[in-house]
Amino acid sequence: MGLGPDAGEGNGTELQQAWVFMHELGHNLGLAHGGADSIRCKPNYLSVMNYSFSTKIIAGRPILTYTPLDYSREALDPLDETALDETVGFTVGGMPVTLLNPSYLLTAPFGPRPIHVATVGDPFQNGAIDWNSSGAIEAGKLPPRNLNNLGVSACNGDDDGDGVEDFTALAGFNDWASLKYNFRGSKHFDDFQQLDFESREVTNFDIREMRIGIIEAFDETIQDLPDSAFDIATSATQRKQDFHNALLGVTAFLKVDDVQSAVSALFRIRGRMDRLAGGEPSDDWIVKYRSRNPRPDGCSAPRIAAGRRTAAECKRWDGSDGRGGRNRQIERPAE
Ligand SMILES: [Ca+2]
Ligand SMILES: [Ca+2]
Ligand SMILES: [Ca+2]
Ligand SMILES: [Ca+2]
Ligand SMILES: [Zn+2]
Repeated sequence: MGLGPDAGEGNGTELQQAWVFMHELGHNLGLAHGGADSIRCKPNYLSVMNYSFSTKIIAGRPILTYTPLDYSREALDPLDETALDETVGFTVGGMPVTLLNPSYLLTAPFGPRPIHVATVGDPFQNGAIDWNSSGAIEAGKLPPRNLNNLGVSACNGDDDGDGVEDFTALAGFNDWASLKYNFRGSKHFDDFQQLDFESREVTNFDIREMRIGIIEAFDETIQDLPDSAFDIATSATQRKQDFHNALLGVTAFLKVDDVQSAVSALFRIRGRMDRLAGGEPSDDWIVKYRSRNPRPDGCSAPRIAAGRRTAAECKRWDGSDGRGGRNRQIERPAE
């Protein structure tokens, strides 16, 4: 079920599907692309929620070998793009991340473009990072560096979408300590105002709601696909309706905790889009996996109509308003 609009064209590998699934689940558990905030591609946010680690952006880069599919396990200290000190590198609670303090031994992509890769807690330079890629560790503060501009549209270092690069103190985040199991209160489910949660144990009710939430997110992904994604573009509306009805059936099973029937129904639905996963292609309704101008998260037409998202928030990553005109392919990781 790890199908994103963009799970990969012709190579939806298991790893990519796993990445998409973990990432989507993270949204349902209350995580944004920057942990608590939506700032993408922060080098000090080591999470599957971070687009820097998407299989699309790091495709062909050896970094993938070292990057587990995981939510962040610790809040790394902020990285101030306007006052970077190469000798400090990554820190946690003011302590350098080094071999002696081995919170992480991971690799982190950073810009400004092109993509560079830092070793978190680099044992060969005592944790220091060559932020300006000069080949040396310099003392003192560097001139401003837009670390989260990796030179791709998903990571362009323009955090508010106004076309101007932003230089800020990038905040780390501890995902695992912050997961919201009450998924209906998560920011992905609704908006950023509803972040008050009671701390309590997960109940069967919660689990049921989480399962249903995943199905609803899946449905939303399908409803957002362009007509060209379907086997017969002229009947895309009908196909979407059929998927929607089938997923309502899954939800009905889940509501009575008949998980076995729900899974069986999901497998039948999967059969309609499984050509990239080695399935029979002739019965597929979804035949293309790359959407042309996908919207940011949570920007389905009903949400915009309900005022949950504004047109500005839903401006597409290529700068268009998403209402036609340009159809060029943009590079974008799976959501
Ligand atoms: Ca340097
Ligand atoms: Ca920046
Ligand atoms: Ca900006
Ligand atoms: Ca099939
Ligand atoms: Zn996402």
